[in-house]
Amino acid sequence: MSTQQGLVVATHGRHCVVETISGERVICHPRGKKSQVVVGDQVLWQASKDEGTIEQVQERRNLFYRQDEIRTKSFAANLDQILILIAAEPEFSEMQLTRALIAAQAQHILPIIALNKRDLSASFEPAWLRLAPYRDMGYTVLPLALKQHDLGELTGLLAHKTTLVLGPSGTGKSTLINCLHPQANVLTAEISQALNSGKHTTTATHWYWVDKEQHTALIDSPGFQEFGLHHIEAMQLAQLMPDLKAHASDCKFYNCSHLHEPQCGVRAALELGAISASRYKLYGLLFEELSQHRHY
Ligand SMILES: Nc1nc2c(ncn2[C@@H]2O[C@H](COP(=O)(O)OP(=O)(O)O)[C@@H](O)[C@H]2O)c(=O)[nH]1
Ligand SMILES: [Mg+2]
Ligand SMILES: [Zn+2]
Repeated sequence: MSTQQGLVVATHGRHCVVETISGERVICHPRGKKSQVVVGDQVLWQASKDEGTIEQVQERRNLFYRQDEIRTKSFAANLDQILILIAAEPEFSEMQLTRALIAAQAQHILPIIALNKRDLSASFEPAWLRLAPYRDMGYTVLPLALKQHDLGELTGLLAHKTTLVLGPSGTGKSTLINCLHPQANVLTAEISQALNSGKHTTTATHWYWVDKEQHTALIDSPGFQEFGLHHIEAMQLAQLMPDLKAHASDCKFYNCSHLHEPQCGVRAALELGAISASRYKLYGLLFEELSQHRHY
C-alpha cells in the first residue's frame, strides 16, 4: 500500500491523530522511535486496518519547545506565531511571560501578548501597566474581553495564520477557541476518547481549523507552567530580550554578562530607566539558572 499525506492534529503520548487530505481523521502510531510527531507536522502515513502508521515526518519549518534538565518537550511545529494569553485574573507571572517570549525569540517565531478579562477593570488596570515595558520593547499587546466575545484586533492578526495559543490555566484559552471554533469542545472530547486519554482533555495538544477554507488554525497546548529554557546558553540570553539587546552593543566588553562588568550599556540603561528593574531582575535570575547546567 502507498503512503498518503496528512496533518497531525492531535497528540497524546506516542499516538497521534492525522487529518487526511479529504478531511478524515485517523489514529496513527509512530513506526520506531525516530518518528516522534508533534501537532502541526506534515507526515506521510500508511493505513493498516482502521488505524495508521507514521512513515515519515516532513521537514519542519520550525519547532517550538521547552527543555528542562532532563528532557525536551515539544509544543508544536510549523507555526506562524504564538499567542501568549494572560489575564487580569489570575495575576500573571512576569517570569513565565518572559520565558515564553525568550523561547519564541530563540526559534524566530513571532509572539503576540494578549491580556484578557478587560471587564474586570480593578485588576485589569494594574496588569495592563505591568505590560508597559513589553509594549515599549516592541511586542504587540492586545486587550481582550473574550467572555463578551470582544476580540478586538486579534481576529485580524490570526487570519490566514497558524497560531499556538499558550498561557496559564484560567486565562481564557478554551473560551477563545470556543469563540472561534464552536465545535471545539465536542471535537476535543471525541479525539481524547479515541486516543483513550480519558477525561483529561487538556493534557493533549489539539489543532483547530477556524474557517471552512482552512486558512486559519489555532493550536491549544498545555505546559506553559513549567517552561524550561535549558536549550539556551546564558550568554545568549540578552540577545533574546529586545530591551536588553538594544543596549548590549554599548558595552565595553564584547562578552559582557551585564551583571558586574564596568562600562556596561545594559546597566547604564537600567539606571536611566530605559530597562525596567523587573526585567533586569528576571535576566539575572535566568542567567544564573542557565549557567548552572552543562550542555552535553
Ligand atoms: N470576567 C471574565 N472572565 C472570563 C473572560 N474570558 C474567560 N473568562 C472566564 O475565565 C475562566 C477560565 O476560562 P477558560 O477559557 O476555561 O480558561 P483556560 O484555562 O485558559 O482554558 C472561565 O470561567 C471563563 O468564563 C473574560 O473576558 N472576562
Ligand atoms: Mg482550557
Ligand atoms: Zn553589558
